[in-house]
Amino acid sequence: MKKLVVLLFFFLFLNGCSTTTTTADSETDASTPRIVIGFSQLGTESNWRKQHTESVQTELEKEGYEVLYRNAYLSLEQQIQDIRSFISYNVDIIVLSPLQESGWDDILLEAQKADIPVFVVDRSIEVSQETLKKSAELALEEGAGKELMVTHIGPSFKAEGNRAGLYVSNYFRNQEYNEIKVLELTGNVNASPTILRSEGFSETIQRNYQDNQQTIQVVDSISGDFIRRKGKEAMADYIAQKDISQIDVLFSQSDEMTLGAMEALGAAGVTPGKDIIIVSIDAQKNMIDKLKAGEVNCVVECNPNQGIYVRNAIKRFLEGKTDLPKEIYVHETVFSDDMDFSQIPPRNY
Ligand code: GZL
Repeated sequence: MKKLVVLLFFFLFLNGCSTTTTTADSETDASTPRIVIGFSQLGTESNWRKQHTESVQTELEKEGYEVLYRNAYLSLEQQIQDIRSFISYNVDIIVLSPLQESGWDDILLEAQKADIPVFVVDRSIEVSQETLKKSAELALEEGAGKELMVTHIGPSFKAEGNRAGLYVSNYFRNQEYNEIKVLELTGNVNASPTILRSEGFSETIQRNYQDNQQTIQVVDSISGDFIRRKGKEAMADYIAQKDISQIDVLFSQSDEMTLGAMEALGAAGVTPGKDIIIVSIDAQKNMIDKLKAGEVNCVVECNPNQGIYVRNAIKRFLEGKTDLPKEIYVHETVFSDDMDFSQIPPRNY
């Protein structure tokens, strides 16, 4: 009996000292150092954003990577500082979810000089021609990386705007009207979803003509910075200054801003979805519930579940695959008041 107890103790002791980290999908041991990924997120401004963070972190950790997460709380300066800390920590890879399009030239050159690959997710970035030239020269230097960024993984914001414009065009197609007036509620300036959703929406509604006159027009644009409180404030200010009864459609670039605007509309006695047609982008659960309740008319999906795409791209990159495209689009769709709501997948955000 005594021998059995000693053996059992010996087994438990060995097992307790195991150095392998077994995850759902992969196994590493002490001899292979774990890949460390610095994940710079722009904020936590919406349920959409929180799901985006959750999706990226969970999928990377499932692959056995160590994820260092930093939240910049909607500050560009903080986000650049976070990335600089990843560089000084000498992480293996940087995943950047950028607040805005511009301002990344210097920090991306620093990452390339340190030979740390950068994967841009969700919103996209723009750099100058001069920076691209510097990057090409840097690529020839010993010890530097080959490029500013490996790829961009995210939604097609322009297609989201197209889908919103198509809903509005179809909604009024069989109705007698002279002009349909649209109020646009936009996200923060200099952000690719703001710019491209507007472009896509305008591109589609411009196809509506009667007697050579464009019949659906964006007559005013207000900004809510993708934040509920600011969406409410912007709509309340608009109602105080202009005649909201002249507006036929609210095109809002994110559900959080839509929810805020709807509060202001309700306070002004305007019935959302009836007195004013509402089109919103994201497809958070709280907005799908409004669609089902008839309070909004169309919800364009913006997919926050980008983690699996990021995981696969990084895995392929680390395996030495050189065929990664420069743009990887995530799958998205659109939900509207004329569809069978039972077909809407459960929302995990
Ligand atoms: C779009 C994303 C936007 C969402 C908002 O991919 O960047 O930012 O539409 C979020 O919910 O604030």
